Amino acid sequence: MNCPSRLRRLWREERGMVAVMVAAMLTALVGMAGAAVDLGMIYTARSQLQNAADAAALAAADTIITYDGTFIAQVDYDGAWATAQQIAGANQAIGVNLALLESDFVVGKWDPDTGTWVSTGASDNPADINAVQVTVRRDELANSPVGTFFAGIVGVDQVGLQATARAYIGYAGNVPEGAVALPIAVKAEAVLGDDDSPDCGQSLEFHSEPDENAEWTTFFDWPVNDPTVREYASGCRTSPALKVGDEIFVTNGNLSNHTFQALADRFQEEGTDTDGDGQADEWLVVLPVVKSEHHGCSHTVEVVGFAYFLITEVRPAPYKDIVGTLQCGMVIPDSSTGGEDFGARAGHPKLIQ
Ligand SMILES: [Ca+2]
Repeated sequence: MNCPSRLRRLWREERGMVAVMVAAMLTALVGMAGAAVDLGMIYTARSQLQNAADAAALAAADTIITYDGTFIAQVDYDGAWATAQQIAGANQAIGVNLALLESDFVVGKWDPDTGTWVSTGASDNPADINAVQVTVRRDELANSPVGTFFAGIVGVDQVGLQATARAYIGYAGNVPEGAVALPIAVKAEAVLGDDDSPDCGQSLEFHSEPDENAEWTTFFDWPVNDPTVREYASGCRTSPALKVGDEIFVTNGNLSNHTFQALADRFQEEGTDTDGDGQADEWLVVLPVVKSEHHGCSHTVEVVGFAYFLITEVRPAPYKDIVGTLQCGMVIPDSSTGGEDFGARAGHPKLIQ
């Protein structure tokens, strides 16, 4: 009876070893599963924090530059701070609504050409501000760190997380239908000074001489001819929505007396009579700014931005000219960030990181 008992003992020993191995493997498996659960939660928390930061920065940047009926840009720091708090607080990271620290709400200036950021603080001057940075946290500073499920076994009970977003409110990169009042495409070099920044307050003449500041446009309508220009000049046709990168038809041909009279009539109709003599003196218009190079023989030019002009004079034949002054520091309503700097600010921001 020796053999069976030895066998039994052997089997018992083997069973014991298997049990130890299974226990070790189970521990490793539970540990890995636990790590996967914790990592998944941290990943979720990070993306929820980033979404909250993005939303708060965008909403705050959308609020910080405001305007009234004159469209002149103004700063609403308090409104932007309140908006950032409200949006962050409406967002959660792992079930916790995100309170925002005022030190995590930073107003500044972003240079899209060099990618540099300068914190400018609560300035009243809209020229000092074109971006908002928001940081949201779940750490020791705010909203408490995220508690782990399993990592506590190895001494990590909680993890501090944060996310930062910047939103940039730049220059108008598009305009809605009807925003462009006249069929005039202004050449970029006509509105830029020596340092390539807009020559604000500069007076420009639009006429039909060979050396042009602008060309007549029919936007997307072909053929680009005097009767079509006249329809836009008189307001019978509404300008289309336009954006940077659009190719529009232009001509620098001499307009007919009839069409220039339509421009003069439109100015009289839409302009403001500031001195009460019955004649219009000022009309604020948004115009597309274009690259001067034509695309081959196609009679089109590329839109690179938008600008405000205060038209002060439209003279029919025999003069046939329009005088306007470049206006800066004004907001084009319902426009998005994306144009070059011709002094007209966008109504809406975009994220820059
Ligand atoms: Ca007048």
